[in-house]
Amino acid sequence: MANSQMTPGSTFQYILSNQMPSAVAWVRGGTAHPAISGLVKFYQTPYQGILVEAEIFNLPGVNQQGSTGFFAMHIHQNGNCANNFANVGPHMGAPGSMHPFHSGDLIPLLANQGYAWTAFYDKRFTIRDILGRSVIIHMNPDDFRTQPSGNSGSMIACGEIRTS
Ligand SMILES: [Cu+2]
Ligand SMILES: [Zn+2]
Repeated sequence: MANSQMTPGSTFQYILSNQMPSAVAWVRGGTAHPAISGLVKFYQTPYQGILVEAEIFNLPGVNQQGSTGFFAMHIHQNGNCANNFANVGPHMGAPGSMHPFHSGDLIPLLANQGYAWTAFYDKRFTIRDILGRSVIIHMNPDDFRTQPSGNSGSMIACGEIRTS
């Protein structure tokens, strides 16, 4: 591991390949898109932030005119995906700050024929902050401007964040 080429990025690659996530969210589609499934993993790092890896299958809009393939992804306040996600509440961190300054505002997914994989580093929250909350995927891209949630449309998939 140790050599002169080390950067945080190489540490993150090592973590993704060799470590266990500290928290996970198994994502399932709602009534409008029941085929969506996937897993979001949250890893501790030697730095202050969290490494997030998401792999999601069967996102909608494949070969559909006008679909950008981008889907907003957020952490919402409540870890309760029941009743087609009616009780997930606002974005984590929403009281007291504007979108997209919420700690739950994440990098969006980019679907390729319905498949999305992404990994990113995020210093806005700790593992303790996110346990018992939910990952939500929305139908539309996040415009990172409109209040309170980036005009990201309906909630199409949800996963409760738990210790792994
Ligand atoms: Cu959201
Ligand atoms: Zn937000």
